[in-house]
Amino acid sequence: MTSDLFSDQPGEPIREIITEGAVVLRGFALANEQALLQAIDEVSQQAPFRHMRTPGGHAMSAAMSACGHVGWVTDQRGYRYQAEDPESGSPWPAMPGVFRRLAAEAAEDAGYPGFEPDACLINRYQRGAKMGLHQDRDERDFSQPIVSVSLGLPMVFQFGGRKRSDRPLKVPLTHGDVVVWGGPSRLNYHGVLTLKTGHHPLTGPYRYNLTFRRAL
Ligand code: MD3
Ligand code: FE
Repeated sequence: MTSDLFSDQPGEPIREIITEGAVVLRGFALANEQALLQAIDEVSQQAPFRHMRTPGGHAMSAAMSACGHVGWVTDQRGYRYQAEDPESGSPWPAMPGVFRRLAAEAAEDAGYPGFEPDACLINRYQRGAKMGLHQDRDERDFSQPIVSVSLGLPMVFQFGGRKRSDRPLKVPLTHGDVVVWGGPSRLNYHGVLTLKTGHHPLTGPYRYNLTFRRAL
């Protein structure tokens, strides 16, 4: 990976460029870790974590919840964004303020001012959970970036190219790291390697990932 560190001023975030359009902001979410975890707790009380099924009928190994105007869902009928939680039939919980602000600040920092996400998918990984290489293309406007926040146990992110066959880079992500993906990297294949057993002081056996998107 081309690792461009330019934290030349004190208090500047450490940015690593993974590829054109994809920036890791190391530790960007640390200042808000407690508020973010508390908000995950509140959202998941209203929209409990569940293992959704792919259209092929396989249960996803990451448990998911969501908040915002729409949530990403998968079932026998396919992948889509919808306004109601299919488990309850109720609207998804509103996006907590700390989520919206963090996503907008990270996007701005990475060169995407004015990001207003309408969907936040919350993935919860436990030991053995992974996410195979895929593209995110259920959103309407690919000129909008995606912001991803990692909390809890560390994991290895796989970042591929525009074709599934492009050999992926491995990028370790730890608690508090935020990644912004946009522009030329928006449709790149990506995935998460199997989570190893561990214990994190704030999240116990879990890794959480918040994925902020402009879906509509
Ligand atoms: C790169 N989740 O939910 S987010 C997903 O860590 C998903 O839970 C992963 O991929 C996770 O769809 C990774 C990081 C991410 C999101 C979207 C991307 C990376 C991306 C879109 C294009 C390229
Ligand atoms: Fe994805």
